[in-house]
Formats: sequence, C-alpha cells, structure tokens
Amino acid sequence: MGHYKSNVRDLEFNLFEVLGLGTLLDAGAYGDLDSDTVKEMLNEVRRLAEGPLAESFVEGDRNPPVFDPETHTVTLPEAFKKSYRALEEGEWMKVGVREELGGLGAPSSVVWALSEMILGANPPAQMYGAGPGFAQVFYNNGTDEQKKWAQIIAERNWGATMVLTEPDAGSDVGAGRTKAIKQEDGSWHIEGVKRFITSGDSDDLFENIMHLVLARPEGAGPGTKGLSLFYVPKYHFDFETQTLGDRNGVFVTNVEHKMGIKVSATCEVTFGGHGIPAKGWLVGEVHNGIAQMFDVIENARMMVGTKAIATLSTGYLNALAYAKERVQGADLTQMTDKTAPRVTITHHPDVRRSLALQKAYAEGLRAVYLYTAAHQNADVANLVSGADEDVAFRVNDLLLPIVKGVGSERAYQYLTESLQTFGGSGFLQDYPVEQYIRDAKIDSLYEGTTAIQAQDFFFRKIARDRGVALAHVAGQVQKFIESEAGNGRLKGERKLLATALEDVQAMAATLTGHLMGAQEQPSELYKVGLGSVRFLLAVGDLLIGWQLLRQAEVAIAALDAGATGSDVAFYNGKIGVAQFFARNVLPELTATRAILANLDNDIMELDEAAF
Ligand code: ST9
Ligand code: FAD
Repeated sequence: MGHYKSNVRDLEFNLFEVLGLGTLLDAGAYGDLDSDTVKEMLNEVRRLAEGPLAESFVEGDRNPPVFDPETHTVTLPEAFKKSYRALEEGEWMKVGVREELGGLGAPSSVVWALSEMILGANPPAQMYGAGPGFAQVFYNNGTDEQKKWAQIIAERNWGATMVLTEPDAGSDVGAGRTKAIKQEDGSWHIEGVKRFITSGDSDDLFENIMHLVLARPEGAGPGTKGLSLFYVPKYHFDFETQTLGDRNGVFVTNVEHKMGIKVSATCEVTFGGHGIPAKGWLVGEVHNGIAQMFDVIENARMMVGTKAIATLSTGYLNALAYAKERVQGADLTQMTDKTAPRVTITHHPDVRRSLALQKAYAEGLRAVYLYTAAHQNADVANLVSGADEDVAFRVNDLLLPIVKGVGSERAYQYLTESLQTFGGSGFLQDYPVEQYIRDAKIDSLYEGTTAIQAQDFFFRKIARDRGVALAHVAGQVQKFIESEAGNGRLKGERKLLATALEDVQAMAATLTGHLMGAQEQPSELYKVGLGSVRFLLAVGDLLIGWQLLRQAEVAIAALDAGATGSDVAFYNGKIGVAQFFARNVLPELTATRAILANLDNDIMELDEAAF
C-alpha cells in the first residue's frame, strides 16, 4: 500500500451533495460529462494516485535530481519518471483545458477535485505536467500565429516554466533586471539570471520546454509595469514543419538542494550567458507582462493551496489509521487503576481533540477550495451562490489568497498534529508524515509568501474591490445564519457563526479605518501590515466554520432521509466535526478582533538594534 490516502467520498459529497453540480452536469451543460462520468473519473484518478503516482514518492525524496554543470542537464530518478509517464498517459493534465488545445471542458471544481489527488500523491508530477495549462495561457494571450504555436505545444506535451524570480527580485518582482533587446526580425534577446525556477530542466520528460519569462525591454519603465512577457523555447522549433531546431541560449546553471519536494528541480536559469543568444517572442505582441503572467500565477496559487490541503488530508488519514491501531495507556477515567485494559489512542481526549482539528481543517479547507473553484465558472457560481459573472470573478479573486495563504499555513500547522499523533514513530522516515511536512513547507513561501497573500487580500481584493466580493460572501454566510439550517440541531453553532461573522466584519472595519487614516498619517498603514496575516487567517476560519456547518446541514438532512451503511458514520462525522470547530475555534476570532482593535505602532518604532 502506498503512502497516499485519498478521500473520494468527501470529494463526491462536496461536488454533488453540497455544491449540487449534478444539476448542471446532467442537463448537458458540459456536453457528455455527466455526474456518472465525473464519478468514474474521480475513481480512475484515485487509482492512479494511490498506485503509480504514490509509488515513487519516497524515492523521489531520497534520490533528488542530479545536475551536470558541463551539459547543463538535470537527471531525474527513473522511478519518478515512471510515475510521471502514468500521469501523462491518462491525459489528466488536459482536463479543464480548452478543446482547441486537445483538452476536455469541465467545471473547475471537477478539475481541482481531480488535481487534489494528484497533488496529494506526488505534487511534483503535477508541476512537471503543467504544460497544457501554460499552453492555454499562451493561447489566450497570444497573437493568432502564437495560438498555433500553443496548439502544437499542447499537442506535443511540452514542459513549461514560469520565470519571474531573480536573486534581488523575489516578492518584489518589479525589481527584476533581466533585459529584453529587440531584434530586427521581430524577436527579442533575453539576458539575465533567474533563480528558483521550477522544472527549469526535466531530464527527458519532454522534447522541449516552453519558458514564459518576465523581462524588461530596453528603455521600459521601472517596477512590474515595465516588464513584458516572452515565450522562450529550450529548443527552436519550426512550427510549419514541426521539426526541432537548434538549442536556444537558455541554460540551467544550478539546481538547489532543498528541504522538501526534492524531485521537483528548482533551477537557476541563465539567459544569453553562454555564447548563444536566448531568443524569445513577445507574448501577444503587447507590453502587458505582469497582467499576462498573473493568468499563470492565479492558477499556480490555486494549485499551491490545493497541494497543501491535499497533503493535510492524507496526513490526517494516515494519522487516523495509526491512531485506530496504536494501543497505549488506559482510558482516562481508569487512570488510577493500574490493571485497567489498555486502549487504542483514539480513546484519549487529547488525541480526539487533535484528530478533530486535523479533520476540520482538512475537510473545511477542501470545501473552501471547491467553493472557490465553483466561482471560476459563471454557471456553477450562479448555481452555488447566485453570483452573476462579474461577482463570480471577484469572489474567485477574493478567495484565492485564502486558498493559498490559509491553506498553506493551516496545512503546515496541522500536519505537525498528524505527526504528533504518531508519537516518536512520526519522526521516523518509516511513515510519510515527516516528508509531508517537509514537502508542504514550501507552500507558504512560493507563489507569494503569506505576507504577500495577506496584503493582496486586504488591499486589492477588499479595499480596491470596494468590498463587493466580501459583501457577497458575507451575505451568503448571513443567509445561512438566519436560515433554519440543521433542523434545530445547529442553533447554537449558527449563533457562534454569527459572532464570528461580526468579529470578522469588525476587523475589516478596523483595517479599513487605518487605511483611510493613512491619508493623514502614513504610518497608520503599518497597522494594516501588522494585522493583515491575522485577518487573513481569521477570515479563513470563518469560511471553514461556515462550510463545515453547511455540510453538517446536508448531513443532517441525509440522516433524516434514512441514510444507511457507511454513510451513517460519514454524515455523523460531518456533524460532529462542524460542531467541534464552531465551539472550539470560532470563539478565538473574538480575541483576534480585540488584538486588531488595539494595534499600535510600538513595534515599528522599536530600534532595530533592540530585536
Ligand atoms: C513561483 C512558482 O513561485 C512556484 C510553483 C511553480 C509551479 C509550476 C506549475 C504551476 C501550474 C500553474 C498552471 C498554469 C496554468 C493554467 C491552467 C488552466 C487550466 N491578481 O499591486 P501592484 C498584477 S513563481 C491579478 O502594483 P507591484 C496586475 O496586473 C513566482 N493580477 O504590484 C497589477 O496591475 P493593476 C511567484 C495582479 O507592487 C500589477 O500586477 N512570485 C494581482 O508592482 C501590479 O500590481 C510571486 O507570486 C492579483 N492578485 O508588485 C510574487 N496582483 O493594479 C509575489 C497584482 O493595474 N509578489 N497583479 O491591475 C507579489 O505578488 C507582489 O504583490 C507583486 C507586487 C509582485 C504583485
Ligand atoms: P523575499 O521576498 O526576500 O522575502 C523574505 C521575507 O520577507 C518573507 O517572509 C516575506 O514574506 C517577507 N517580505 C518580503 N517583502 C515583503 C513585503 N513587501 N511585505 C511584507 N513582507 C515581505 N519563482 C519563479 O519565478 N518561478 C518558479 O518556478 C519558482 N519556483 C520556486 C520553487 C521553490 C522551491 C522556491 C523556494 C521558490 C520558487 N520561486 C519561483 C520563487 C518564489 O516565488 C520566491 O521564493 C517567493 O516569491 C519569495 O521570494 P524570496 O524568496 O526572494 O523572499
């Protein structure tokens, strides 16, 4: 049995019983893709994930990529390549990609539900396999000619990279110095050194790699707005004859040694530094690089959040399986009786507390990412929350930093609880959790650190949006609070949710006050910066609590309707964990509200030497 434990029952529960996707699918909104086909696909990907994908998870960690500086190549372990080939053969990376690129149209929530299992079983496989998605961004932004290139790139399954970061330009992408020099034939020469580039090279997985590179044309202005996006192939390619040409001047010049996701090659990539120009083409022939790159980034942020949540879920399920077997100590009520029978650790209240938190965050965050994905399609959004196309777009934007920022922070936090459940055994490489923790740490770092997510959430997704998306989501929460949800059984919990909503609204008002105050007194802005991560996490908890209670409502109705067999435990679990979260976590938001209300700038005024 491999390391990965999927949760198809919960994915189906979300898609069909909570979001009600069957209504659209079975009415033909996505062609032949009906509910039964989606269920078959979920099971097919489950088999792939638990089997061939999970198989090389450990080997990829213990035998990381080898870099050869002479040839600028990267060698990947054979076992991982075998897993990757299994993913490629199933063409799973083309689900959700447009038909012009050989893809299969599907609602985003289905796409991300399938991705969760790939990301939980072997996250680097999904990253190497992102080519068709990148081709889609290229197609959407490209000229008519470039659209044809994108079709060939997707058809031939090329690899792809997103190339932003430089040694002095991490969070601050606009500090990038890589240059683009226009050529007479209309192409560009790219010159500079980029670092931390995922899949910068990939052994023989692909015949070619498409690098999407941000560079600054000579004479362009400062910051992100002066950057343009270039398509830079590893090998030149004749798009008419479809033949591979000369090597382009883009070379991997180092591969990093990392804490986790080791089999994902993280490369330094040098453009034009080896006697051959790195030739590129301006995407869409327009200078709009940062906005174009954000088409990739938005998907990548969704991917990173889903990856973290997938890892927490398998961490929890591994911990649960262990806890059900591990016998240690007597029941607490018999602690003084030294002859009392020994029990499995699931009998101990603190283990239950820990498992309940792991389950709540794993399943609550799953619900949040699927609710977010539901707002990536106008028809699904309308079904799920009544949002029109414009509001759906804004809600997706609002929730992306929650999926990415909260997903990554909470997954890492609660994976340590999964490890704790194993006791000392969790610290060993005999179990997968220590690797999960190492592999998941990256999720709060790349694609914008949590601080960046929190600022994006407040400044761009709330203040600049004038609260439209936030008001829509808050309205949905309010509607639930005022409903009769739960047939009398969730009254107390809906009250706790009401307090949490008030707390979050008060926090938003406090931060907005500081933002307004900054017009008079610029240092007021520091208070937003001091409070923004707490605020992001608080909104995350509110949304998790709400989603878990919605699920409990559905579960209560299903039990009342006479659910039988394993469904009884499943639905009772939904009710139990929602109540636990509402009673044990939501009240903490009142303390966060008080902390934000009393923010001061003392820590900003403290001399650096005093730290
Ligand atoms: C990385 C990769 O870390 C790690 C994993 C790789 C995995 C590879 C596989 C990925 C799979 C992906 C699949 C792909 C495809 C699709 C599939 C489809 C089926 N939203 O605020 P301003 C734009 S990579 C949208 O002034 P600053 C906007 O155009 C490295 N757009 O920013 C805006 O203009 P305007 C990742 C946004 O102060 C303009 O930017 N690195 C958003 O100049 C300027 O905005 C990072 O993520 C947004 N949320 O720059 C960097 N925000 O305002 C993190 C901005 O006119 N740092 N724009 O609309 C940041 O994000 C910074 O905040 C900054 C600041 C760079 C944006
Ligand atoms: P810094 O920006 O130096 O941040 C250091 C600390 O300061 C962080 O805690 C950060 O939150 C904080 N900080 C920085 N600025 C601010 C601010 N304005 N406000 C508040 N706090 C701030 N990049 C690519 O382009 N393509 C890739 O494929 C890619 N893959 C990666 C894979 C891995 C394994 C890694 C480690 C990185 C990858 N990256 C990639 C780069 C990644 O996106 C950056 O590491 C990330 O954006 C952070 O930049 P930095 O490391 O320079 O940290």
